[in-house]
Amino acid sequence: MNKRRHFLANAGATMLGASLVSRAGAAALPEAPVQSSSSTAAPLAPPNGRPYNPVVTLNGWSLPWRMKDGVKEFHLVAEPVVRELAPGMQANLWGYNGQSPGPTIEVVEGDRVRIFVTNKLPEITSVHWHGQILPCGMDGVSGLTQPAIQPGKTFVYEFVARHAGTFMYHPHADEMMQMAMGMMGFWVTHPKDPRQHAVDRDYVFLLSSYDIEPGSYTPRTNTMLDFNLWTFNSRVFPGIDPMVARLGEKVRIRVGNLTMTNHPIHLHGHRFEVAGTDGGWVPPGARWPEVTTDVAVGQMRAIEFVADNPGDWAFHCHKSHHTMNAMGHEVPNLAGVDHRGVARKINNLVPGYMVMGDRGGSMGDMKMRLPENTLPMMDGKGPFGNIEMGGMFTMLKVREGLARGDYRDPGWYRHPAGTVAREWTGEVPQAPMAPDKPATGTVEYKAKKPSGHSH
Ligand SMILES: [Cu+2]
Repeated sequence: MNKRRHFLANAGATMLGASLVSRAGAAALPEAPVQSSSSTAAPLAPPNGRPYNPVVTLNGWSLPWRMKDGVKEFHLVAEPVVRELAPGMQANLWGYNGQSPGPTIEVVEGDRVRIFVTNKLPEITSVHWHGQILPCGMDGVSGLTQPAIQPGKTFVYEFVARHAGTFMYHPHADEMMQMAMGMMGFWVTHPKDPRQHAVDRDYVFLLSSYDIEPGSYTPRTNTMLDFNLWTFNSRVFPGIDPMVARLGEKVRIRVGNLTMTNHPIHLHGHRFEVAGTDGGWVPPGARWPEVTTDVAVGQMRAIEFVADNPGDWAFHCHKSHHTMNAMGHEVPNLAGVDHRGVARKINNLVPGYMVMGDRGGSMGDMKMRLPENTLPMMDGKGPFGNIEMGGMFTMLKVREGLARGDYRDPGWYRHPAGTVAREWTGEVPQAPMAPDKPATGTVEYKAKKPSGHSH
C-alpha cells in the first residue's frame, strides 16, 4: 500500500475513487480527486516534497497533488455539486471536485505550484488566488489579467508560493453568482521550516452564507444582505464537526470570510491571540489577548491559544442571527405573551407557521411541520437538553489524554463533581419589582406612567 492509498484509506472521510476527469486524452493532466463526504477528512500527510504539519479542514479535505519535475501539480474542477448542509438538508451548490467549498490546497513556502482548472460549469469562470503575491497574469481576474475560462475548457496557473500564511481561492468571473453558489476554497502555505509557527492542531475553514428558501434546494444568488443560512465551510450546526484538542496542546484556528458581512468569532473558556492575518504573521510582540475577533469581509484571521481548560466549549459567530438556520422574517416578538390559541388559529390559515417562543426561547421544544429539505431554526441535542443553535456554531472539545492526531469526537464532557451550574433548591426570598420600593413589608406594584413621572 503506497502512502497515497494509505491516506485514502485513513480514518475520517471516505474519498471516492480518485478518478481522472477523462482518461482518454488527459495524460498530461494530473488526477482530479473527488470527495463525496462532507465530514472532516484526516489530515493529508505530505507523500512527497518538503515536510510540513498538515492542517485539518473542518467538514472538508485537502487536495492531493502529483510532483512533476519538481513542480506540485493540482487539478481543480469547477462544477455543480450537491452539498449536505447538515443531516436533513442538501443544497444545489457550485464548487470544486465534488464539494463546496473546494478542497484545501497545502503547499510549502518556495514551492513552484501548477494548478489546472477545468470548467464544468454552464458559464465562464476563473480562479483568483486571494492574498498570494504572484505575477499579475496569474491573479485570475477574468477580463483584466486573463480571458475567462469558457465552459469545457481547462486553464493552467503557475507561480511560486512566496510567503507562508493563510490564503483563499475563489472565482473572479460572475463573482456575485458564483460565490453565492459556494465557489471558494482554502489555501495554506506552510513555512519552509516545519518548526516555525508549529502548533499541535491547525484547523481551517471558510465562512460563507446562502439564501435558500425553506422547502427549496438552490440558493437565490442576487441576495445582497438577507441571507438565511450562515455556514462554517458550507455546513450549519448541528452539522458542523467539533474541533478537538488534547489538554495542553497549542491550537490554531484559521478562518476566512467570503460572506457579505463581518463575523465576530467568539471562543468560550480560552484566551487567544490573532497570530496571522491576510498579510502574514503578526510579530509576537504585536499580539494581544482576545476572546472574540471580528473577521471582516474578504479577511482571514489565524487565532492561536493553548487548550488549557478541559470541557466542551462553544465556538461561534457572536451575531445571534448567524447562529440560527433559515426562518421566516417579520416575526413579531411575543416574549411574555401566551399566544397558544393564536398560533392554533394561524396554523389553520398558514400550515407550518411558528411563533417566536413566548417563554423566552423554546424553539427546540416546538413541534412544527417544516417544509421538505428544511432544517429547524435552532437545533442540536446536548447532554443537558436542546442546544437551540444553528448556523455558525460548533464546539472546541478539550480533553486529557487524547492521542496525538486523534480528531474523533470524544463525546460529551464529563464534568467533575460539583462543577456544573444547578438548580437552587433552598428558599428564594421575594424580591421587590420596583427599585424605589423598600424590600420589607408589603410590596405594591404600580404601572409607570408614560410621561415618566410616577409621583
Ligand atoms: Cu456572523
